[in-house]
Amino acid sequence: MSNRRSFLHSSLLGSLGIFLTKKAGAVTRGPGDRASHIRGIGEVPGRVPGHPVVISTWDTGLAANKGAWEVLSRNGSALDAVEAGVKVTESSVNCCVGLGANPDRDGYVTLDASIMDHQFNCGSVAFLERIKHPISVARRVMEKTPHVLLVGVGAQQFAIAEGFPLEDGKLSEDAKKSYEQWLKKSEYKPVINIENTKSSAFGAAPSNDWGAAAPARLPNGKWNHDTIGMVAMDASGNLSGSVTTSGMGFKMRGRVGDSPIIGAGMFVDNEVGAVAATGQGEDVIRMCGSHAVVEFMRQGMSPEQACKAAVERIARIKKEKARDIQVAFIALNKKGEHGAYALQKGFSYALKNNNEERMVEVNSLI
Ligand code: SD4
Repeated sequence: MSNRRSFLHSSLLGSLGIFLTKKAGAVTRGPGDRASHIRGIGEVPGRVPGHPVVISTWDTGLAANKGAWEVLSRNGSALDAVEAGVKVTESSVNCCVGLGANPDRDGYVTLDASIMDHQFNCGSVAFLERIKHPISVARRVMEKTPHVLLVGVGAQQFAIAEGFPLEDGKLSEDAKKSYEQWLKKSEYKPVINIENTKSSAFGAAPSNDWGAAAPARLPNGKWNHDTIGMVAMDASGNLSGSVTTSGMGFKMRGRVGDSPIIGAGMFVDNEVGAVAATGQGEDVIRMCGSHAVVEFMRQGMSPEQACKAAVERIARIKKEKARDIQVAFIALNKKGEHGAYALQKGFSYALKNNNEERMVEVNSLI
């Protein structure tokens, strides 16, 4: 009995030890290691280190991928890459993702972001104001707190305590103009930014499902996007994902979209793949979109098939209202295969690997 008890005790401690030291990143196991047959979460048996690859939503992703590639090409981790990549977009004066974006209906810019690594570590911030790099705050939440998601004033306090500067909170000139314009009618009617690689980055007329113009580039040359989602695989074959957004312009104060909700706006399972979403966040949250795409890939679907299955599910849920929204997913599997699918036409994603740097046009349901 006491033998059995001490056996149970030592095997429990033994397996706990494996997980605890793993989390601290201290264990490397070789074939001769007695523990090598015990897999930790996120480890993949017989994993062959792959070629790095990064994909991200919309054509703002081209610049973001370059930022990620600086990390990946130096054998950096996918986690560092997806943070560095979307920070490019958060910093860009020509993009509407960060503090320069459209405000909520009370006139405040509020930001959401999330990040996830290959071991189910994840962190998010939501309803965060006056901080330039929400993605880095999300990473600090992941690495420095016992929590996954911090919101609002608490998230801002945490960011300041971590040394992030508090910005002035003034609207950008463009956001001010669009807000003043919006106030004339004060209607909450999300504009679904549909773009076509041929027609936006390269010049022709785009449209959206509201029938109004929603150019990928605004007349002043800025990008008409409020979100970037990115997933990457590093040279060791590990996956990570990130999303950062100002959310829907002129949303209700306090509204939070899918981007900071792990499993909705983004999800990574290192045994299967990594996924990010863009579009109408409420509809992605409803069916845990990115998690669903990962599960479809686990069942054997290709990245594009898996994204399509999730989009079809949203269309079934929305019925005739599916025409009123845009939703799209991008996905990367463990083999480094990538794909995407959108509800409405015009969505594209940016790809970068050792051989290619380009936009990929995406099939759609409607
Ligand atoms: C949200 N999913 O807040 C984001 C918006 C988005 O392109 O992706 N726009 O609902």
